[in-house]
Amino acid sequence: MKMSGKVNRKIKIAAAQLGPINKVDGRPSTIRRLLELMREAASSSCDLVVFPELAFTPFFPHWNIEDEGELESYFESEMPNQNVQALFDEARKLEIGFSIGYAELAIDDGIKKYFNTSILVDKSSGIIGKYRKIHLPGFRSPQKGHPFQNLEKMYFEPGNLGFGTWETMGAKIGMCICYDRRWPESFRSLGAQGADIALLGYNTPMHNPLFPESDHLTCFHNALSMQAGAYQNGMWVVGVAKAGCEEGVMQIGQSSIIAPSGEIVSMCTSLEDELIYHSCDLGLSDSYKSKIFAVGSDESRM
Ligand code: CDV
Repeated sequence: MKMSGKVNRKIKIAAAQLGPINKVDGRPSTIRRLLELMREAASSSCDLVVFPELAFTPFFPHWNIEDEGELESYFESEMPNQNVQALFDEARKLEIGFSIGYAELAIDDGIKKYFNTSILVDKSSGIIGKYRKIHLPGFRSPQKGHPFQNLEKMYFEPGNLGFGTWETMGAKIGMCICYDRRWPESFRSLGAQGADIALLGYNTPMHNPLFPESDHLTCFHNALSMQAGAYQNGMWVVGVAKAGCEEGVMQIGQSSIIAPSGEIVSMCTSLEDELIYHSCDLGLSDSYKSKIFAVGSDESRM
């Protein structure tokens, strides 16, 4: 459809928030939950459904895991693999794209490498994009006296793929993961490539053992960083939480779809599995880029 000489570009995106995944749950029950959310998104005619960071397992960096076999049980050494194949099969059948975060075990020149990864999958279930988390929060060793750990720096290495964008479903889409959203260069790297949409999953505890004086601002800082990223780059941002009390760690929800204006157009209201969606008008993104920010132009448009 043409409007004012411009093609009307829209993509309907769902944010599939997950409630807690506990240790005993196992992948089969988690996959069933992901499938249910994916089916709900497809029945609402969504083009794309976005799942959180480390969506197949509990957020294991909250624990000090000493046994290598146990630690590797949280990683995927292939994607897809037989444990998660059902998600790819269903997506192909429903003709819906998806993005999901997982712990990736890669073999590089015979050496094992561990990444916190997210992928972008098109409507025919092909993996067209991969991002490996660059900003890793937390510590390289367990912290005494903390009620829970964040050992991402111990378990993962920083991503080595940069911030990429991929054209699919009529949009230019990029990804970042959780802590990345607090750093302006994450969104900026995508914005500078002309991204229409940034997808990101997060696992954000209510309580920060290192910085407890900011606990009352946890949800504010989540929204602030995503809304600023959206507005300052004229793009849609879809932020998706793993929420609720997971193995004793309370995590925020508030998964949100944010317009290029910086306005939150839809937000989850629970700390459980919950789907929200919005028909994202990419013309709005074009408008912010060409009128206010004029990315790539020398001229000020104000
Ligand atoms: N998974 C994360 O990256 N979590 C961080 C916490 C540890 C501050 C976050 O930015 O939400």
